[in-house]
Amino acid sequence: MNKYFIISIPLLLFLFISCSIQTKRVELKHFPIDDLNGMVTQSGIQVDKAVSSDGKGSIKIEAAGPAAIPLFIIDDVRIDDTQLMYEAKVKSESLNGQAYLEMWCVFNDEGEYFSRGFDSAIAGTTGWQTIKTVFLLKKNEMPDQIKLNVVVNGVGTVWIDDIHLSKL
Ligand SMILES: [Ca+2]
Repeated sequence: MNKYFIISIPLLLFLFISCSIQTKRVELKHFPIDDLNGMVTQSGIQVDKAVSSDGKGSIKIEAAGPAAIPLFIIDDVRIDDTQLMYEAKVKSESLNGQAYLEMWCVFNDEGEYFSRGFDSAIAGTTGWQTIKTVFLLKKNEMPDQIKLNVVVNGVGTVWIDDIHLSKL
């Protein structure tokens, strides 16, 4: 009886902490990217139904040089005092350079600010990976628009799929 009790307390504590961490993150937007619907950029990129992380298609970018590709503009998320996390699945082939996510927060009165996910950039030839970038919003810093881009800073092929915007 006592032994059972001693084992179960740390287990319960662990479960409690795990649940707290999971429930803290709230999904704001999910873009499955199975076609070009709703995407800002409609040319120079193509749907690839054969290569995707979710089995339903992705976007293929064949970059001939450095380019920032606007993917989505969000204007119905009004939020402050949090961390915004922009995540995507990406894969590259013969990428001579780097690809990473870029998120702009637009404040109508004060201008635009970006966050770039250099620490999870991909290069060369890779399988599917999750990359991300985080933007810290202080209290009363409420963006009017959030722009989600992918930057290909080089030459090569990049696929992008399954985009999530969450608050932490
Ligand atoms: Ca997809």
